[in-house]
Amino acid sequence: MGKTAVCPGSFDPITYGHLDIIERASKLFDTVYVSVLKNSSKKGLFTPEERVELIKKVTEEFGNVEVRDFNGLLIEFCQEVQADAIVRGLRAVSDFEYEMQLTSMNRKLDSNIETIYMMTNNHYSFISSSIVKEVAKYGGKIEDVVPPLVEDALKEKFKDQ
Ligand code: COD
Repeated sequence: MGKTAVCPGSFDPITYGHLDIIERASKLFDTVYVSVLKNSSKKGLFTPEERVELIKKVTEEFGNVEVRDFNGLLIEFCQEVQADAIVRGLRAVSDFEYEMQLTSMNRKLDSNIETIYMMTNNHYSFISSSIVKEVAKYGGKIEDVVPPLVEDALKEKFKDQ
């Protein structure tokens, strides 16, 4: 049977940093599910449906990526799609503490699912959705950090501000 990975996140919105991790995972696994989940410590700009639509369009070319939004625990989603692994990206040392907690808790909830970390691509190491939203809000240039479709969606969100 083919191997399945889940790339979980809030993706509010998807950036080239996320996309790089998803593309690399799509080369290693037969099927990759991008799972749009709730991170309760983050306030959303895009609705889950809007995030899914954007991700679907920018991952279409990879051919083996499915996009879902899920209201619940990451581990429940992984069980539902019978995932072999969770794939996460690592940027800086500051990501480590949270990732350690996430992985340890998920392992406690289900010890069969492995979490794999991919080091960020140097070009994208500084990108986060929050920074992108902040720059877009004040009309800054974001074309190097998000796909054109996402750039348009961000401009639309902030056009009245
Ligand atoms: N370079 C490389 N990787 C990147 C970059 C970049 N520039 N930017 C983001 N990434 C990676 C992140 O490291 C992460 O792996 C992924 O892309 C998604 O990032 P975000 O910021 O969109 O997603 P998070 O960190 O907010 O996701 C957290 C979850 C939503 C996965 C988490 O809150 C969760 O699992 N929620 C569901 C409820 C649950 O199960 N909670 C208990 C967990 S123990």
